[in-house]
Amino acid sequence: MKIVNPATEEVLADVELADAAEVDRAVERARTAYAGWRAVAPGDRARLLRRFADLVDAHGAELAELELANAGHPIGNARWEAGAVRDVLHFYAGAPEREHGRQIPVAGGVDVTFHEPLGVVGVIVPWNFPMLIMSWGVAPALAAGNTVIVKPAEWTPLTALRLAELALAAGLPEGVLQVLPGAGEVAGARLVEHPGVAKIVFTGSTEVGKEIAAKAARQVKRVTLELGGKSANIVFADADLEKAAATAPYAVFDNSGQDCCARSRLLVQSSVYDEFMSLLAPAVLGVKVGDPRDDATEMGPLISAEHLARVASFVDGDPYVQGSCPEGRGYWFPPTVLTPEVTDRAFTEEIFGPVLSVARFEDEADAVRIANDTPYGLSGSIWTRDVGRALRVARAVESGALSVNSHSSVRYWTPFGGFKQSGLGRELGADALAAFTEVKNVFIATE
Ligand code: TXE
Repeated sequence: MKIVNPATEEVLADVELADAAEVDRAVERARTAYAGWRAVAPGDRARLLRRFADLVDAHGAELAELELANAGHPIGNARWEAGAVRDVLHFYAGAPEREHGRQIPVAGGVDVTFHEPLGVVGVIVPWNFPMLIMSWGVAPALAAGNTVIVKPAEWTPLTALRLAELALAAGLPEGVLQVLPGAGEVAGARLVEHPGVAKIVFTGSTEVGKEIAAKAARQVKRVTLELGGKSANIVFADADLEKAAATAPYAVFDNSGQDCCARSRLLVQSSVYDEFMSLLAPAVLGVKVGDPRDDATEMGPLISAEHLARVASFVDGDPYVQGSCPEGRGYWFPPTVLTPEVTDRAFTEEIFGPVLSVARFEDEADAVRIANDTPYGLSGSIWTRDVGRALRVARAVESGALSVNSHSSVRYWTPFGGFKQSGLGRELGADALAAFTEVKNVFIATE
């Protein structure tokens, strides 16, 4: 398959896609490698993962360039992402030495628990943050003693393939981490169906996530799902309106809106609506859209022509405000703000592009009602100077990752995941390891 730079439409590589038989062979290799990898002493496994992290660090500039070319990420973002992959690997590298079981007092003997690895883990990755999301699954899975097969998204396999080379160079044994580019319905589906794969970590659309969960259920296969979102950015009248308006564009236009945490619904309290919108418009027009290689660029292209057409289908009529973007080659769409009815498709469906939908609310209860009126529940923001209100609303919004007076959602040391149809399970943070292990209880009679 031809891999294309979405900013220029230049062909970057021709990558072969794995068929089901190749997936089967990869699973065999991963199962063979598993026996050796789970037996590696914790300190040695930690050292290998640290070496992998160090190699990612040493090749950070190269990985950033590759992500820029393949996914269209602005260079500043891509550099940050390469650093974040390194940090995720370092964070979980310490885990093999901390994965302790417990000793539980019982009558007539000794009772201990072990945290056993699962076996072969399949990590199915989307195209929006190819190397970063791959690392969220790979690092804890490997640290816990599993072997891993990554299936990158069709459009964006390049950084994943490079990371697999770096893992080998770091000394991870053959078969411990494999990357298999392939079509979702072929290679991805085979990973899900293969009885030799113990767990699937999937990030992608809610539609495919439901299909994967249903297939996995037939084998009681473990799944972690990170799916779509339509998160709310709630601005109360007492907030620092200037700061909220200055940052709101980046909460949705970052990565061109191709972010499951995008705050794509902006809810503004009626009493300050006009004032807030007059601050928001210039902030939106100030977003720098253009060549991802330019250090000043804040927003790049969309991933593909198909995706561009889908995003454009949400914008008919005159937007409230719309920025500009390059013309000619590449899949460009300008930052756009709409003021639709809350029942309109632009307000209810995940667009996954640089389109922000704004609505007003009257009071706290109204804000919570609108925020929760969605099948999704991934992230969101609350802007207010009232601490009590911030906490009340944070507790009431049905969402997995909320921030107050901020738009940040993801830190590798805190848990991340969705309520409702935004997902199942949590990634990142210390607790994610539990999703890559089984607890085994052993009783030893002493009488
Ligand atoms: O996702 P898919 P797509 C949302 C976003 C976007 C929409 C469609 O709204 O516009 O989904 O994107 C693999 N069995 N998100 O079509 O198809 C596929 O090869 C196993 C949100 O790209 O879900 C790829 O590796 N695997 C999201 C991965 O699943 C299958 C990120 C995701 O692709 C498969 C991406 C199958 N039957 C899109 N079908 C987020 N949560 O951040 C596909 N795949």
